[in-house]
Amino acid sequence: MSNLIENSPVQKLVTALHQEFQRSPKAGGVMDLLGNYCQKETDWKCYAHFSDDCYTRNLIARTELFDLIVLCWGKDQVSPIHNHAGQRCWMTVLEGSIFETLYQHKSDSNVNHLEKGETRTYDQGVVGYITDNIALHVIGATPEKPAISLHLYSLPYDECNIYDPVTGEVSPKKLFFHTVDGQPA
Ligand code: 2CO
Ligand code: FE2
Repeated sequence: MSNLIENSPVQKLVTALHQEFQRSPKAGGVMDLLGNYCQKETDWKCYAHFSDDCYTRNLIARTELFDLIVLCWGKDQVSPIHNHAGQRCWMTVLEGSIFETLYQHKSDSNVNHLEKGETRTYDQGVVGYITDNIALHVIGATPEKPAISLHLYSLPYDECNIYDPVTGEVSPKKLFFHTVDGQPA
C-alpha cells in the first residue's frame, strides 16, 4: 500500500527501513534512519494535511513489517491516553515541538486507575520510542503552535485501546487514515 516517487528521499527511507527490519528483528538502526531523514529532507510535506476536528494520520507506506505515517497536530490537538496494541512505536518531529505525557495502567483489586508519569518535549529532529511495556501515552503539539511528526509502527496496527483519565476505563478505538499517498482516504 504505497505509491512513492522512485528515488525520492522518502522512498529511500521506506526501502532502508524495510531492509533494517529484515536484517534484524530488533531493528536497532531505525532511530538513525528516522533522525537522518527528518534532519535533511522535506518531501514529507506532501503528506501533511491538518483538520480542524482532530489530529490527522496520513499514511506514507504500509508494508507487512511496518506503517510509516505523518501525523499533523493543530495547536490544541492531543491524542487520548492510548496504548500501541503490542506494537513498537518510533516517533520523530518534522516541524514544531511535540509533548508526550506517560501513564501507567494499574489494576488493584479489580479497580482500574492510571498513574501519571513524566512529560517530555521533543523538538524537531529528536526521535522517541515507546512500547506498551514502557507506558501508555498522550501526544500533542506544544501549546504555542501546530506540529508535524513522523511515526513508525511495527507491526502495522489498526486498533488500540484508549483509557479514561479519571476512571482508567479501557475502550477499543479503531484507527484510520485521513489520507493515503497524500490523497483523502
Ligand atoms: N499512536 C497514535 C496514533 O497512531 C499517535 S501517538 O504516537 O504514537 O494515532
Ligand atoms: Fe501513540
